[in-house]
Amino acid sequence: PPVILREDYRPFGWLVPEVRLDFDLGLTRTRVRAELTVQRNARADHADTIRLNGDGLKPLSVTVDGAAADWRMDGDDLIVPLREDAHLIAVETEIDPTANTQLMGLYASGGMLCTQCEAEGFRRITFFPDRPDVLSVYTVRMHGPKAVFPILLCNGNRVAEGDNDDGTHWAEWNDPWPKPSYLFALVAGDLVANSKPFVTCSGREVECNIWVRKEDLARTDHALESLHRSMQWDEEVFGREYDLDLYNIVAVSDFNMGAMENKGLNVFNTKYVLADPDTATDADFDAVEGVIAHEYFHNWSGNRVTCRDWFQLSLKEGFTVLRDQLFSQDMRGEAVKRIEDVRILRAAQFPEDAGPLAHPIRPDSYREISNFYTATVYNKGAEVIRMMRSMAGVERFRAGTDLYFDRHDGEAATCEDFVRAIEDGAGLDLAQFRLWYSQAGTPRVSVSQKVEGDSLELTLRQTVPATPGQPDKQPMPIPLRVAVHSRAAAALGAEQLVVLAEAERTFTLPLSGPDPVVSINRGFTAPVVIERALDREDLVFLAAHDDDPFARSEALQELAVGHLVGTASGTLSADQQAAGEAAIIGAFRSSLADAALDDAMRGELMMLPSETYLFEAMATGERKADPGAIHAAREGLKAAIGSALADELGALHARASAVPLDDPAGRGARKVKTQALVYLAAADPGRTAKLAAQQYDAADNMTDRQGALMVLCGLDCPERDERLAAFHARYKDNALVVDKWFTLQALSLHPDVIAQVRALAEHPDFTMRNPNRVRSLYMAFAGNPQGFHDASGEGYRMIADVILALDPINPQTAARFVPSLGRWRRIEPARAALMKGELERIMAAGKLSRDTFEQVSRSLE
Ligand code: DPP
Ligand code: ZN
Repeated sequence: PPVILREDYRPFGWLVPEVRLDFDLGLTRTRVRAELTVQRNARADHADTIRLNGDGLKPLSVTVDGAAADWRMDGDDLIVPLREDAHLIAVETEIDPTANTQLMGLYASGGMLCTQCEAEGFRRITFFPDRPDVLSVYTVRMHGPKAVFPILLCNGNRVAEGDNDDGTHWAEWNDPWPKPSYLFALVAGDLVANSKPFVTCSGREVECNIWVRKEDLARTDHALESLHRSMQWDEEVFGREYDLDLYNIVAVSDFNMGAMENKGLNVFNTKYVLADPDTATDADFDAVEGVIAHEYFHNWSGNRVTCRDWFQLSLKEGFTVLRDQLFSQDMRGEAVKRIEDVRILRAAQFPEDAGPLAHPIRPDSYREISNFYTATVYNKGAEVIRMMRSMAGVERFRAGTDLYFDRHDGEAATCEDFVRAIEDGAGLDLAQFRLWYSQAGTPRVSVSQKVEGDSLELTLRQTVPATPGQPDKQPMPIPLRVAVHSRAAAALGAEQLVVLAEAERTFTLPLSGPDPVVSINRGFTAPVVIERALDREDLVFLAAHDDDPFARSEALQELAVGHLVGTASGTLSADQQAAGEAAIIGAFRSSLADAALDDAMRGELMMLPSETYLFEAMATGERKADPGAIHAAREGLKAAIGSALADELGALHARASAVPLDDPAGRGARKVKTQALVYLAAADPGRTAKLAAQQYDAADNMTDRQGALMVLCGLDCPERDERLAAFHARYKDNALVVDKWFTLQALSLHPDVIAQVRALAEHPDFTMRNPNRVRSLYMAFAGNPQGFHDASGEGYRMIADVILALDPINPQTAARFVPSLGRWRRIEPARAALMKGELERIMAAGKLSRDTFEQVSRSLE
């Protein structure tokens, strides 16, 4: 498959101001007639043909201005000669939605029809210039059997509808806003809606609907409320008002991604719509709210201003992730949300940026764009824009985004356009900052300090590691919020923002007393790794006393990372080992006892760094990560905490168990309740199995039930099998909860997890045809370090088998499993050889999709 380069971008030769689509809908046979009004693009080179992209389509008829055209095929694309400056092209195609297992284009899901067009799915529906810089006004007519498809939905507004005598009906929709083809959507099926109007800041009433199958209707209130909150927040915080009279969200159970922001007709994975306390955890509620907000915010950052080409994906995704993060911070508290977001960045993006698939947030090349919907483009993209916001301040940043929306409304823009608008609107010089868009790799900042009179000289040095195709890097501006505290005086210094723009620079900061302790990258202002060797006592001090809650949790993480990596690599003496453990236990004891903390924050402080993050920390220089040693060290520390603090954790569990479900403190209580079980289980499995079973039996909500079952799944005890069976029996008709049942077992700490996952693959509820189900078992397993990295290589083989089996069915989802194997270079040699061997086996199988081929070949380069 060819490599597509960013520098090769050329404007398309033709404009397509209007599109008319006519669908004759059927589950196994849908006829599509497309009429495109095309005009020569004065800004592009003259062309005497038009290339209409297709993917697996055959043209049934092609006419130009009503006459049969002299068309030809070039691969999958349709080439039509055009002589004049304006024409009307009409093309007919026929597709089989039921045979569409890739879930791109028009497909059948549970008896309904729906679409997914981003990035290049529209070309599987009809021939079209399927690129985001071709913007058209769409008018769509749908026709089909009313009994099968009582509800017919499309983008924009319904302008007409009617019934025919033969049991069919039709509807016509018009979307007044010009849009690229990737934002097209159509839904036809037997659906019901939860509806509630929203009145915008200018007083317009918007009809908001959450469409689901009848049996799911009772679990849609949270989604609808989240939509209203998002609409309100975007008016208040970014000055963005919704621009149609209708906002439809449809939930479908077969979906490759989380959700899709199609104009006026979002299509969602059911996972991010349905929620009630009996079936969804507190974290699920948060995810629904976050994804509803994300897709809603795309209406401006993505739809009104779209992307010129797919290299600019972070223009809409990075910015929209930042917007949804800020929204969730406002809804649920800044510190906890920030800690969660940083944890995700470190667990998913840092490893990506350090591996063979590393790419800048604005990539330079791709073979298959689906492979670039990554943590780098999304989450690091959000961090990069967050840095601009930190440097500008909230108000000036808002002036920059206002200018951006104003300047580029109705256009297909670039990342460069965004940066320039922030520069002009916020009054920042971002010349050097643009490197964040072009350089991959997580910068490392090393810190050293020296007292000079009554100030502190803080010397910061940055290096940006080499990444594939980018051997040499330049220093980038790194904004860091810092404060200099004094341990001896128990005094907290004032915070300030410093920007490290050079390879090395010394900053002079005021002291707040003797024995200074630097609190740095507070709030995680920059997505970098801080390298420093801070005394254990200093970290304990920061963990207990820093006034930035994020910095408190960071200090604890730093303490744990140093101890665990030291333990795993065998570099600690017995004394250091014991002292490190004691310090961590002491810090845990303080956070358990600290009455000023709320449980939501306490729950964060009780989380140890993830094993994937520890791999990254261990794999520095020549040293490789040893998954077995990391796992043993981390489990050992959990057991030590659990036994040293057994009384405190037991008391915490009892206190939290007394808080009722809808108490405002209930969420935090549920979080620490299960955390307490996690540590107690590591120390005393027998007793904890009983406590977890009690929590399970007493639970009146999914958070407690799932938490208890998660702990039980890791234990070898009769309570485990009984509660797993009860859980399945209770929820066997609820696909999203059955997904949880698979995930809990695939993620478990049980020593037989590999055999258990093999057995689950044979369970009657398992299928390779549903992405949620595949992910619930195998993505969870690939994220279970103990099972996946089993020294036998069985885990690697299982994931490679999944990739091979899934690739012909759903290449986009299959390719998502490759990165876990692709990390072999940072793993110790014996496992690395096994991982690489599996990648080679996949490569040798031949006939791979473009998606999987690209990921596997890059992972082996
Ligand atoms: N654009 C979708 C989202 O991130 C994914 N295709 O919202
Ligand atoms: Zn998005």
